[in-house]
Amino acid sequence: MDRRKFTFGMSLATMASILGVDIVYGALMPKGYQPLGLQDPDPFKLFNKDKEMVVLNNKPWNMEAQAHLLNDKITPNKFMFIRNNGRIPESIDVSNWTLTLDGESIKTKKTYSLSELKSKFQHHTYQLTLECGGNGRSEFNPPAKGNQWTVGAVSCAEWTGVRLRDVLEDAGIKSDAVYIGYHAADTHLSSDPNKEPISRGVPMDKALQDETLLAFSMNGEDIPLAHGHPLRLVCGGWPASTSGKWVNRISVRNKVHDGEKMGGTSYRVPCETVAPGSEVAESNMCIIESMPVKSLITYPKSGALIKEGQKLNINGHAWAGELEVSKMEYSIDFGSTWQNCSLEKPANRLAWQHFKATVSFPKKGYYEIWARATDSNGKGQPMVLPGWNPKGYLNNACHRIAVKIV
Ligand SMILES: Nc1nc2c(c(=O)[nH]1)N[C@H]1C(S)=C(S)[C@@H](COP(=O)(O)O)O[C@H]1N2
Ligand SMILES: [Mo]
Repeated sequence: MDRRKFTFGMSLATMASILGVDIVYGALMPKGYQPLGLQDPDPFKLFNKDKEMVVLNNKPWNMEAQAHLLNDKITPNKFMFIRNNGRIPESIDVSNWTLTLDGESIKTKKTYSLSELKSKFQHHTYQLTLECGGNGRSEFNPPAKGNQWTVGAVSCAEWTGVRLRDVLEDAGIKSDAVYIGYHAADTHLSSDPNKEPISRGVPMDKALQDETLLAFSMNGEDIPLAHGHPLRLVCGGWPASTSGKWVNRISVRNKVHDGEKMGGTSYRVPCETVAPGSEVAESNMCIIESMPVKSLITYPKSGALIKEGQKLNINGHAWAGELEVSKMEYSIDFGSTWQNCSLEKPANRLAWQHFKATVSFPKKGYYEIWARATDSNGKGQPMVLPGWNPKGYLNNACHRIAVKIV
């Protein structure tokens, strides 16, 4: 028999807790047998992902892209990273899906069906950059716990939905509103129904932006299950953890939302730079808001071989949270000199921007191409790792690829 079908030492209770329900005839199950429900399905097939995507964790599912997979201007599902904090909802009844608006600062608590949301409010479509706050975490030293993202926890898809603002205004917001927080249908890994895997939010001014959507489609189709079907909050340019998937409730708060993963070291960094490895008091930790300027060379793939005398066309994307990218440069001499890339305007605010350049190399040999974006406030990407923080967030060091001229 296939050895993978057996688990040793896992108690019935543990298996039941992972499954989220009792194993009714558990006492009759052969010893050491692993129930089919606990065997991992092929994640690439399950989520329609490309085979070159990299699985970082299976409980919960976390998967990232590699730089060269992100070459499309609009990220297709097959190359979109997955970041889950809990278990993906198993049964979604679209026809009975509702969104409730509540909280201290909502005038009237209100529940909308999904079809009501779609028919009552105007639809808007934006390309929105979503980057996990922990993208680049794998580089930090001392290392930070959590998914060891390299560069691939970023996407820019085209999201269609209604404006959160329109829905909030329909229900009515009190003048003391400070923050919104989302609640969603995914379940905690412990199966404790009273625990939420994540419940984050944004201040009112972000919640009320034109581009902040309650989205029901991605790239012109229903949102894929792993990315929040049937309804997702999308807050482009902010840590993607603020973009709640499978959202069924939005609370309008009269204080900073205090949901799961809003406090402690979660999605917060020291307000002032600290020495690597330092202990930081809670009161000195600040919530991450707009993401920093960053870029990615998506063509060619690192390790490319180029024939001597040939010019190389490179391209990629650059983004800067709430800001625009105003300059994009590359270097082939380890940052001694920089050349300009041509840089497109974003399709809309909060969409990543595409760059390209034609690179010539003086002779045969090994080179690295480094890329550096600068935002509209004049802030550029660092060459080396930026400020250490306990959870390894906000690594926006410049991306580099290796090429050989042969
Ligand atoms: N309900 C819910 N929303 C969620 C999460 C989650 O675990 N549950 N993860 C968040 C985090 S940390 C990130 S980075 C993004 C990832 O979005 P994606 O999986 O669609 O790429 O979703 C955010 N929204
Ligand atoms: Mo994230």
